[in-house]
Amino acid sequence: MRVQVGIIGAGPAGLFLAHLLHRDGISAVVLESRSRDEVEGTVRAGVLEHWVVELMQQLGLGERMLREGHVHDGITLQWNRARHHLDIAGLTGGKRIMVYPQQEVLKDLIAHRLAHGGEIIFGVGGTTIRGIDGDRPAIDFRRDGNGPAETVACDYVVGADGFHGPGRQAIPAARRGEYQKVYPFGWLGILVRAPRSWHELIYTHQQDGFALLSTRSPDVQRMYIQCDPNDDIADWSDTRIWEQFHARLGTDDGWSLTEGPIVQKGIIPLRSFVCEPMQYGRLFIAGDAAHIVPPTGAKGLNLAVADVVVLSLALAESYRGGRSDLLQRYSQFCLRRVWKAERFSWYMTTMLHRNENESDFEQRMHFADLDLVRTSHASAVSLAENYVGLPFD
Ligand code: RFL
Ligand code: PHB
Repeated sequence: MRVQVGIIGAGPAGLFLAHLLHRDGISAVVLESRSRDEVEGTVRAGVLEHWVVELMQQLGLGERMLREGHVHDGITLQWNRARHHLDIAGLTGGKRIMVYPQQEVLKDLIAHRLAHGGEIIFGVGGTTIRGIDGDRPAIDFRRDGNGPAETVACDYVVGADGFHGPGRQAIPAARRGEYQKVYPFGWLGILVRAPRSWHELIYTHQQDGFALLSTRSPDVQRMYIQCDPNDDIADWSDTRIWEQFHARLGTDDGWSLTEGPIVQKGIIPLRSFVCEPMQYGRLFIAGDAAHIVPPTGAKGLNLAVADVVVLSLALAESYRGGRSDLLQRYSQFCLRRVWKAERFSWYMTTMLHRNENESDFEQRMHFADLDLVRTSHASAVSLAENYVGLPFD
């Protein structure tokens, strides 16, 4: 098989890239190790930055999102049992976020690409990248995990294969730098069959730690609490989970949280990670393959899309006029945005979580930070601008 761009991974990075390249008349194939059902069934992100919403529409993918997604003008921050509304639209000249689950975005991207003749091969095994040092790169793979060996010959390989994929590892260790922070807490996430308890997302920092109230649909809510990343989910009974949500989301104004059956629960660790550079020879890495943010800033998916927007522009320019300097600057250009998203995600995470390793002084600093957002216009604007999505520079 011969295409211009071979993409590994059918997550947000790989699928948005396939759409953007198709728009520019560049041929591509997407190789994905999981089945279509698994990809479409994995519950992850929920928040789209304003420009991602516009991009979905430009790509002709906005119809269901506009019908079923929920536009939010702001978020609620809560500490000391009191709530503070952050008017994101008012603070950013009218920009809003969209709550539309990642797996719904993926369903739309997959259905649309397949309906228009795009090739996405699910369930591949043995993905191996080679030849990125020279000018004839290729990806070897096996259909259905163990079928006969096949090869995608291409001009460029894109590793959009998430944190554990082979993309980043194909950059020689001596040529990459890795920057990492592992947090001493994780998130316990649940999906609940219940109506909404509040009209916008609530991020709280209470005595027992962080909690986040988010949503998926009018009948299904997504909620998280800070926990020990080494906890066994079996030790978190539904009763214990609800006790913690009530303790952390409770206020003194008579509001009450609506409970419902918990239909899914799981624990994820929190980490920050950046790989520099994001390119080696004819290999480009994008999204979680290159960087991880803790989910407190809702940046991971959005950052993955930002990478491939930059990459598609650089590829299109290179194919159009042979101008390759944009491709050479891909990494440098992306990393400027990446580090700002890392900073914001780290800021939100440290400000909103209880960290037993910190001194009382440091813990007080986080409440001062929160109160600064409440009382300082500049601080509120900064949080809002970052949350809704920074402009591309
Ligand atoms: P993905 O989504 O991990 O996709 C990579 C794909 O590559 C495949 N793959 C391979 N395919 C072929 N051969 C191989 N050898 C392969 N190895 C791997 C994998 O099967 C997979 O399908 O990476 P991508 O595209 O970079 O997208 C990143 C986002 O998925 C991620 O950053 C977000 O989900 C993070 N995130 C959030 N981001 C937001 O922007 N807003 C949010 O509100 C938000 N909330 C979250 C989140 C992540 C969470 N978790 C579970 C970590 C909430 C949570 C709880
Ligand atoms: C989600 O709805 O899953 C979600 C929302 C906001 C975040 C993280 C996750 O910051």
